[in-house]
Amino acid sequence: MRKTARSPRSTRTRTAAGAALAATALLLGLAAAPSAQAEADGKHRAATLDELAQRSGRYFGSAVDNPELADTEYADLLGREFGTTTPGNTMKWEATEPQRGVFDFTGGDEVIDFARANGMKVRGHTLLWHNQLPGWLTEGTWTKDELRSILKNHITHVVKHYRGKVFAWDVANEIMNEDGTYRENIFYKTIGPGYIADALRWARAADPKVKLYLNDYNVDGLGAKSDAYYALIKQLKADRVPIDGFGLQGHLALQYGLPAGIKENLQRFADLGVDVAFTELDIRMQLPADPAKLAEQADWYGKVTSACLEVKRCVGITVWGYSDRHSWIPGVFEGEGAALPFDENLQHKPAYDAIRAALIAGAKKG
Ligand code: 9MR
Repeated sequence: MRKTARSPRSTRTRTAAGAALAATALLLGLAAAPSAQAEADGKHRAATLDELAQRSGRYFGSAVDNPELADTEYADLLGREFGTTTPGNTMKWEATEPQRGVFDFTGGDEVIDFARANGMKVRGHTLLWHNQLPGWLTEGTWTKDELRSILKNHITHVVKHYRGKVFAWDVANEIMNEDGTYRENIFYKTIGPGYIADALRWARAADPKVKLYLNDYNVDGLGAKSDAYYALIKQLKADRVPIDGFGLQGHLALQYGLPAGIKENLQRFADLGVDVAFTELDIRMQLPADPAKLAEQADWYGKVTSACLEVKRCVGITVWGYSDRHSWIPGVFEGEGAALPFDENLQHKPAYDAIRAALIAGAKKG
């Protein structure tokens, strides 16, 4: 995804720095042609993760939670390095429809505005999930017809509001259990499994162009849970239900090992005729981090990136926040963290270099 606009500040900084470098080189008589290798290295060094991903037609994105936008150093780097963003919280149901029929798009719009100012595209997350639902919805008692109409109304309003502003929607998030059975969320219990096809159809009716995804964790490799999604998407396709993509969240942890068969898994979904993407990638470890763990983490980031680049329909990678300064992990998994490619000081970790190397190698292969 090519950036069409950049914050004026970053453009000025780059141009001024470039001019200063060129002037210095001329003064020092360094204008002689650099070696092809040096030129290639220099070209790569200047490129951002998203620019490197674009060389093979992919995007590289990072989620953002709205309060992080006030951290200007963080927001500036987010806007420079990444081509897409996903709001971590503000497009979820509790944020967008806090009272029945009363919609609030303030938080999501803030992310859209930030993205637009920085030439980024936005993934919509999420229309339907068992978490972060408003109290009026979870505490109410609904008949099947009532809940269908509530769901339809929610999806229709939110998707219409963001029509043309998000390029993809996680329509249904985390709808399977680990053993591949349906998660018994409020929608399943009240409507039955047909709520998934309903949701996809309503989303399509509200925006004919946006890419519609199912999205989950622990589906990165081959296993019962990803098998269940494979069967579901196959059936949805056979029933001509609109489904465009499968999102692999990619919340990985060093202590559990790298899932087996990531590339094969991506490929089998691609072969069903849907796009695939890593939508929430992070690779946590037990703290404290040390050089060995950081090296293993880098290896995993490189392998996940390469797996995506080896599958034509793997359209991009999003990390769930990009720096250890802002991450959901320490608050949820006690004693774990250091999951992202930049550290708390926004410095590159070995993982950053491994992602770059994989993107560069993938682009060369074409
Ligand atoms: O990053 C989100 C965090 O700020 C919220 O507190 C949390 C609430 O459940 O949701 C986090 O994002 C989740 C995402 O929406 C779905 N997949 C798992 C993510 C991490 O929990």
